Amino acid sequence: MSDLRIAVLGVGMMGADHVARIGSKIAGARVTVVNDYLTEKAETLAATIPGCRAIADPLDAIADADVDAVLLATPGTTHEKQLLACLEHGKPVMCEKPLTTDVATSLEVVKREAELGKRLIQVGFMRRFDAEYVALKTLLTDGELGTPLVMHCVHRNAEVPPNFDSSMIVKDSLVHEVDVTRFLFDEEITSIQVIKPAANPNAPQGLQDPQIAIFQTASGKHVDVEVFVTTGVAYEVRTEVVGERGSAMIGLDVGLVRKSAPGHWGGQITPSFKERFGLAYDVEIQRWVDAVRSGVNVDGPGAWDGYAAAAVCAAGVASLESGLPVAVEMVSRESITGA
Ligand code: ISE
Repeated sequence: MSDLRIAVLGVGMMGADHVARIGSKIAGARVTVVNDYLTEKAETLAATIPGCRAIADPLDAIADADVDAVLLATPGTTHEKQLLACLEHGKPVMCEKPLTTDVATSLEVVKREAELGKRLIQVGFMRRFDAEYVALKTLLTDGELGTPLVMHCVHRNAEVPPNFDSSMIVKDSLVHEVDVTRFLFDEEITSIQVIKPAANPNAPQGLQDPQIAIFQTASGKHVDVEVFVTTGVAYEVRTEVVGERGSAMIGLDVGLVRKSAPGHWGGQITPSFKERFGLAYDVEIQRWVDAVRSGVNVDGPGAWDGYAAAAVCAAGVASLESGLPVAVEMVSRESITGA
């Protein structure tokens, strides 16, 4: 079978990382087209990849005859148009989160895919492919903890880009715990409250950091999350599930533990999500490529999961403003897909 020819749209940090990954680690695929709003950046990158061209217009890149599938790493504001173009051309697409930037457009994308009668959209919630999350999911599925009741999460970044505002902590960072909750517990989140503790004096002026989020799920499970994105330390993501028969925790960064003079004991923490979830991204992209080549197109979270995350985050942003618990408003899945 010939290689899957991929167009990577958006070659900033995430997109460039995926281009390098496809070129060096992924079997059965190659990048044939790159695109970026910074045209020169795309051209410079294309020149380093055999058989690859830069195409200036993202919609032309999607439609190009040399492209079988699309990887979207463009800004979220452009996703709706680009996803609809992928659907129109029948091209499978791996879309980095968010699906789109608001609930109404995410729902529109879900509906348009459903109308096609086949799935084409996968959303890049990479934690579902991380070995530790997979082990935790297996433990839960096998019933080892009995009924899961409570989850405690920590999500810390050393720093965030200067344009990061308080609502982005919900939509860009907390969104991962939203997906993890839905993935591990297999149910929807029905309400969210975002509490604002005293802000980190080292955070940029006006940034509400840290934030504490509390989710309630459809069956009444409780999830709390500390999101703190300006710690100045490193990348820390921990998740503990407490069930009726014990608890389980992941993300302890227990790699190499070294003891050295004079009386030091310790190891290392990954500096950013690129290192912490590097292997998860490799698995995610390989499985997506395999799924597209086999005609299944999606092997992981899909458009519905992107829509559900958007709905929870919209309620989260409303709670960030009011400080009160906010109910998550979502249409039922059956009303769209009949599934
Ligand atoms: C970033 O976009 C990510 O997806 C990271 O996983 C998250 O930790 C970070 O806060 C986000 O900005």
